[in-house]
Amino acid sequence: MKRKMLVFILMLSFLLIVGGCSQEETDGVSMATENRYRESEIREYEGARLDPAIGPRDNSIKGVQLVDTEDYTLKVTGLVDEPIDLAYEDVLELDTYRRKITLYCVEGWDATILWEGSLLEDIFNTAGMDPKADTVIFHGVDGYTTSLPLETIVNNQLILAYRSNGLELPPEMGYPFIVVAEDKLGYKWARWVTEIQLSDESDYEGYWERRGYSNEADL
Ligand SMILES: Nc1nc2c(c(=O)[nH]1)N[C@H]1C(S)=C(S)[C@@H](COP(=O)(O)O)O[C@H]1N2
Ligand SMILES: [Mo]
Repeated sequence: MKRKMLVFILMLSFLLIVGGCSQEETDGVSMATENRYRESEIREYEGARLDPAIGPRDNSIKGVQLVDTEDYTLKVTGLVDEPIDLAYEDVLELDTYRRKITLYCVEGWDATILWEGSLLEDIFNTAGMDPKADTVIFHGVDGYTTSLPLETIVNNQLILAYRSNGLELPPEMGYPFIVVAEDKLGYKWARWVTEIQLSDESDYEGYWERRGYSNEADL
C-alpha cells in the first residue's frame, strides 16, 4: 500500500513537472515574460517581437518614482535664450515620432520596445538654443543625472518618449518621460526626466559616469 502510494506520488510529480514545463514557453516567450505584458500592449512591430515595456527587475538608484503630471513641469534650462517650464501636455503637442529601439543595460539584459515621443531638438527649440551649448544634461526626479553631446542628439534625431508599445509610458519605465538614447547603454536613458539643461560642460559626468562608467557609453 505504502509503495503504491509512493509510485503514485512520483508519477504525479513527474506529470506536473513535464506539464508545467511545456506550458512555460509559447513561441519562446517564458510565462514570466508573458505575464509582464500589459493589457492591449503592442507585442509585435514590422514582423519582430517586442519585449514587455515593464522589465523583470528595477535597478533604479532610488526605486520606481511616481510622478503626478498635474503638478509637474519639464524645465529647459542652462544655455538657452529663455528658460521655460513645459507642462506634460505641451510636450505631447509637439510632432510625434515612433521608433522601435533596443535598450541595452550593462548588466547584460536588453529590451526591444516601440517608443513614441517628441524630438529632443524640438524641445530645445522651444527655449531657443545658445550656440555655445554642446552638451545636454538630463535630471530625473530621483536626483539621477546623465548627459549626451548635443551633436549626438541632433544628428540621430533622438526622442523623449511618453509612450511605449502603444500605451502610456509606465512608471517603471520613467513616466512621464524617458530619453530614448539609441545606440547608447541603458544608463544614458534618463527616466522621470524633470529638467533638461543645455550646457558647455562637455566632460560632465552623471551618476554612473562618476562611478567609473564610460561617458561615451557606446554599445
Ligand atoms: N532617473 C533615473 N533614470 C535611470 C536610472 C535611474 O536610476 N534613475 N537608471 C538607468 C539605468 S542604469 C538603466 S539600465 C535604465 C533602465 O533601468 P532599469 O534596469 O531599472 O529598468 O534606466 C536608466 N535611467
Ligand atoms: Mo543599467
